[in-house]
Amino acid sequence: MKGRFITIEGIEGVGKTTNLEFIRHTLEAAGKPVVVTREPGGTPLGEEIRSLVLGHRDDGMASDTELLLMFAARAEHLARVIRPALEAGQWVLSDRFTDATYAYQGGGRGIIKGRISVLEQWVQGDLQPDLTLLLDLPVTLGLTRAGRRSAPDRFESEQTAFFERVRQAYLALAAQHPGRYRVIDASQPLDVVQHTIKHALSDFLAAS
Ligand code: Z5A
Repeated sequence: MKGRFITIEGIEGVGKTTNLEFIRHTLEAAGKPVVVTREPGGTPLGEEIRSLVLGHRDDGMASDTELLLMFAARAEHLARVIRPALEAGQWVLSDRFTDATYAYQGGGRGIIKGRISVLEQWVQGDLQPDLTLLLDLPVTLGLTRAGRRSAPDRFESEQTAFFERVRQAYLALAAQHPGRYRVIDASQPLDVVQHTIKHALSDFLAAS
């Protein structure tokens, strides 16, 4: 594949959405054609699945159902957006990908890693992001920032302990994949965060 695949990850309220346009702009300024997308979602069917998994339900949702829906949306995303774009030489920038499944369904819900990795192999084979930017901050700060916005969805309604497990799962993934991950201290003021992101992107661009 000729393009590059960059993902941005982190718990609730770390600033992924805020920084996506900055990352796009930085890559485009370096002459790279960028496709910005997100998970769950990124395709018409994927966005319908997103509504299903984020929406509140009186009858709840089994953890395995949630896991399978994430991978169903991802299969569609890979087939219709990610793989075609990479094959066309574009740079794909995704707001979340499979690391979010390890963090939320694995760390948060407690699904064992082996069950997730079976689905990962099935749906994406050997395809992995080339670079993952993990925006990291204390859970209480993330929840405070996120709390300034609209009504919480099904995930945003979880307790602090859930997000603490998610954060620790992300940090464990970063330690496990040091070549692919860059951990950014997202508790800093936005200009400092963006300076750090720009530095990480410069290194990546120089090596690409
Ligand atoms: N999910 C899953 O469980 N399994 C999976 O496999 C996948 C996803 C793919 C939807 O994700 C949910 O799906 C997600 C996990 C689950 N649920 N949660 N939680 P999402 O990415 O769409 O939703 P989100 O995590 O809630 O992201 P968000 O709402 O887009 O938040 P954010 O992008 O990280 O934050 P933000 O909106 O850019 O910033 C929050 C506020 O902080 C905002 O007012 C900013 O102006 C402010 N901000 C940002 N940066 C700063 C700095 N540096 N200083 C001060 N203030 C700042």
